[in-house]
Amino acid sequence: MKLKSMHRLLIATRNRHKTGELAALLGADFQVEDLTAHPDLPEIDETGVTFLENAILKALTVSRQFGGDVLVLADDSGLEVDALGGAPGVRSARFAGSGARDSDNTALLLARLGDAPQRAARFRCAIALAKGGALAATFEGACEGRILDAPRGCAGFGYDPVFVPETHAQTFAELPAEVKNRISHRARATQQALAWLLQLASA
Ligand code: ITT
Repeated sequence: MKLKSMHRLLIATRNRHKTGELAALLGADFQVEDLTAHPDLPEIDETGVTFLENAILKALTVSRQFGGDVLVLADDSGLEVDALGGAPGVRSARFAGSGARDSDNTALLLARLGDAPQRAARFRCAIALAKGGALAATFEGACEGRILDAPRGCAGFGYDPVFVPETHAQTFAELPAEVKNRISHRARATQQALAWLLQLASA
């Protein structure tokens, strides 16, 4: 399987924050597009019980709709909180209900945690690559940290304002994007995907 000359990638997401981070992580050699340019495509029912299952489901579903020329990358990601038995997990985007805003999900998370002393948590990201309805490769990354008792910062998205990575004192929403993009779950999965893609391009 060869990459097209411009290293074009279709990101199987409607989450523009994800697309922005993935575009920055992949770098200028990749021209990325996401599903916001294809509003006619139906929503994908994320029925998997793991991030990897959902990433594969999204990559295969979208790649079947675009034919054999288009390389598709799907990211399924979320937050696992130990004191909540791993919730919100694969339900991270819809923790406070379908169509919930990031602020609703974060508020529910803080309410569920209350003043629990155990604040350990991690973000996880699974990436799947597919073409023409065939799975090409998968990659996973995680970032360990802890949950604060109130949001701090306004960068990023999702649960970033309440998550402090173990290597820093600031939340993902306080850290510059370059720092998040060096240490995040998405950065770790994407670095592996990038190495695979560049090897493919040079083969
Ligand atoms: P697509 O399925 O269209 O890609 P989505 O936002 O629904 O978009 P997911 O099902 O993978 O994507 O859910 C990811 C959720 O996990 C996201 O909405 C956030 O709530 C959370 N999340 C993932 N990565 C995050 C990050 O880097 N920072 C903060 N929250 C993140």
